[in-house]
Amino acid sequence: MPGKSVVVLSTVFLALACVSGCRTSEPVERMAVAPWPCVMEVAYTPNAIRVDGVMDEASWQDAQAVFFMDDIDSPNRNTARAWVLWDKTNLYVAFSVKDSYLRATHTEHDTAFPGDDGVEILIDTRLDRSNKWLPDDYCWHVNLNGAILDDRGTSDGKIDHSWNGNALSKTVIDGTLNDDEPDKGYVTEIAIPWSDLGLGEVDAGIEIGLDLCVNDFDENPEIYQYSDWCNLKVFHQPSGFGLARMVRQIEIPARKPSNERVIW
Ligand SMILES: [Ca+2]
Ligand SMILES: [Ca+2]
Ligand SMILES: [Ca+2]
Ligand SMILES: [Ca+2]
Repeated sequence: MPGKSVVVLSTVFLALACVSGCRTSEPVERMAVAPWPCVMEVAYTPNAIRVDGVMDEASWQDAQAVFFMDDIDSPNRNTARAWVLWDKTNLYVAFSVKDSYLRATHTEHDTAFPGDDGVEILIDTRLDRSNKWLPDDYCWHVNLNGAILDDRGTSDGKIDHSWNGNALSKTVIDGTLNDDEPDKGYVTEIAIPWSDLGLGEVDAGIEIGLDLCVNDFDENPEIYQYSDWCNLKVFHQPSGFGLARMVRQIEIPARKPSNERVIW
């Protein structure tokens, strides 16, 4: 753990870096020639999403769904669907996860989540697709208790958990935590303010790097199962992220989420 003075200096540096703009064009290590592993169009929502873990807002019907699952054999395989929307204030993300054993014990902000079920969102704001975790790169873990572990990259490629954003989240579970009763899964809604990402006015056409992930632990909290949209081995790696493009209306047919709390 860094000393207190180091943390303060780091915070000041990161704040200045953000004020100076996170989408500047200085050269960085990038893999621009690599094909995109996955691409998403993010539909605009004219009405703000209520972050309550219930996907009953009409706008979710217009969002493009993505699907992924872990590579563990049944019956303990988690499967997940995720959707993303945007407005002028927030990027909204929803996950619906099938999980037969729900586990979460941490409740405090910025506590590590070993052993906890939950979702993870990673954003490469400047879309530089670096191999390092840089100051324009952000991550949010959200566990089933609603606790958030957020971080930002540093100029030397480290993960800085001392960075704190203003994301809101709510998870509704279908089951019971930390016991042997069989469970069905959970729905999580998250709102990430654009201001957390150092972006000013956001409009259609903005593109970001994105990965959407599920962290899963079942009966044995020592066994970490994970899956993500872009199929990465290491999540904090913008070079492997997908492309998310903000649009007014998606041009490909959306796979409609239902209005049920848990859709699986
Ligand atoms: Ca909602
Ligand atoms: Ca980046
Ligand atoms: Ca933090
Ligand atoms: Ca689980």
